[in-house]
Order: sequence, then C-alpha cells, then structure tokens
Amino acid sequence: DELVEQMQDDLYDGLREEVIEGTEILLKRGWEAGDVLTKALVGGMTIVGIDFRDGILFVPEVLSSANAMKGGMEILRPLLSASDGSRAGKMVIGTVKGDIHDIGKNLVKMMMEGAGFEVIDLGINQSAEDFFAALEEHKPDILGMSALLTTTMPYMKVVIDEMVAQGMREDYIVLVGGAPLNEEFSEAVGADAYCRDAASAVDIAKEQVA
Ligand code: B1M
Repeated sequence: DELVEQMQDDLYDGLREEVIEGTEILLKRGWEAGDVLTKALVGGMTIVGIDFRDGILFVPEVLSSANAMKGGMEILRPLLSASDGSRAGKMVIGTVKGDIHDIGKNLVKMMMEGAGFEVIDLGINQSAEDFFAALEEHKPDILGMSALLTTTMPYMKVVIDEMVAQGMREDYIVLVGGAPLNEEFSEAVGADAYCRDAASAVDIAKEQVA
C-alpha cells in the first residue's frame, strides 16, 4: 500500500502531523486500528531501529520519530482501548530504572485497557522502591516491567529478588517485556512470563489472572 509506505517514510522523517493525517486516512478507508498500528507505525519504527543501530540515524532524529509515532498512537488510543467496561484485573506497569523507552510500554497499556484491565502506568526510569510503593498503593494482580536496553534489563532481577526478600513475590503475577528480552531471560530472572508484544501481554495476563 502506497500510503503505508508514505507513512513509514514520514515516521522516519519525524513528521508528526503527516503521520497523524495518514493514520486518520487509513481509518477512514476502513482499516482496523490494530492493522494501522502494526503495519504503518510499528513497521515504520522497525526501519528507524535498523538505521539507528547502523549509525545512520541519531538520538535527536529517533526522538522525532518517536514523537511522530506517539501522534499516531493518540488517534488510535480510543479505538484500541474501547473497553467493554468489565474489569479483567489490575496491572501496575513501568519501564525500569535507567531506561527511558516508553513506546512499547504505552502500547501494552493501551491494549490491556482495551481488554478490560485497569492499568496504572508509572512511566519510565522506575526503581524497585517506586514499583513497591505502587504495589502497596494499588494492590494490582499484575506487575509489568519493560526494558529496551541490554544494560537495563538485569534490573528486573533486582526488583524480583527484592520482592522475594520482602516475602511478597507470590502476591503478584510478574510479566516482563521489551525487544531484547526472551523467554529464557524471563525464566532466569524469576518472572512469571515473557510477553513478546502487546497482544501476547493481553493473552498471557488473561490466562494468568483467570
Ligand atoms: Co533507543 N535503543 N536508545 N531510543 N531505541 C534501541 C532499544 C536499540 C535496540 C537501537 C539499536 O541500536 N538498534 C538500542 C539498544 C541496544 C542494546 O541495548 N543492545 C538503543 C540504544 C542504544 C539507545 C541509547 C543508549 C542511545 C544513545 O543514547 N546512545 C539511548 C538510551 C536512553 C535510555 O533509555 N537511557 C536510547 C534512546 C532512545 C530515544 C530516546 C531516542 C528513543 C526512545 C523514545 C521513547 O521511547 N519515548 C529510542 C528509540 C525510539 C529506540 C528504537 C528505535 C525503537 C523502540 C520502540 O519504540 N519500538 C529501538 C530500536 C528497536 O527496538 N528496534 C531502540 C517500538 C515498540 C512498539 O516496540 O518497545 O519493543 P517495543 O515494545 C513491544 C514489545 O517489546 C513488547 O510489547 C511492545 C508492543 O508490541 N513490550 C512489552 C515492551 N515492553 C513491554 C512490557 C510488558 C510486556 C510487553 O510488560 C508486561
């Protein structure tokens, strides 16, 4: 599709208004919100990621792309989080200490809300103490942690070890996610499950809470 390619280019170039407009046009053409998200937005960000890795794009450019992607996500948000009002469960989620990537986490939040979960989003750069304060306050079923860096993902183990030490590990389902993680890692740090993407986070959360 030509428009999808154009949107991926616009996302690459950090053109927020154009990405918003493209999102609106695809929806008007009858596209499902989830398809606009994966094909146009996530697809575009994947290309950005490759050129970022290869030193073709730098932080300021990637920030503009992230900002453009968030513009599109704002349009999709009400469609993806059109909850049926039922309460599937409660989740506290945040990106771990030292890590400021939040697009994936925001997506998980949106899709979980769409599936009827109540989600308390702590934001980025969350320490174990921050997580514990939120668990204490909100008493969720699930603790979700996100990490996008190989240097920050070990912090998930710090949080989980501390939960064990404080005798509260069994009180929560711990789900982890982020591009550099895998099932093996999730098991090694003592999480209940690894979530490959936002859709599988929803499936796994439903399964685990039931
Ligand atoms: Co960063 N960055 N970045 N970056 N960045 C990566 C992660 C990187 C892979 C790029 C690369 O080199 N190819 C690389 C990490 C390499 C590594 O660790 N081995 C990297 C680097 C190196 C860095 C900096 C260190 C660069 C620098 O400063 N020199 C720096 C670190 C800053 C910090 O955190 N301390 C940095 C900064 C940034 C920006 C600020 C410019 C920007 C972030 C903006 C923002 O988030 N607001 C940015 C971006 C955008 C990226 C890439 C290009 C895209 C990430 C993204 O949003 N993907 C990324 C390359 C890549 O991943 N291909 C990269 C789209 C998103 C929908 O996917 O986040 O994977 P994702 O989330 C998915 C799943 O993983 C899962 O579901 C989501 C939806 O399907 N999921 C969960 C995620 N979290 C979950 C939690 C759950 C469940 C599922 O809980 C239950």
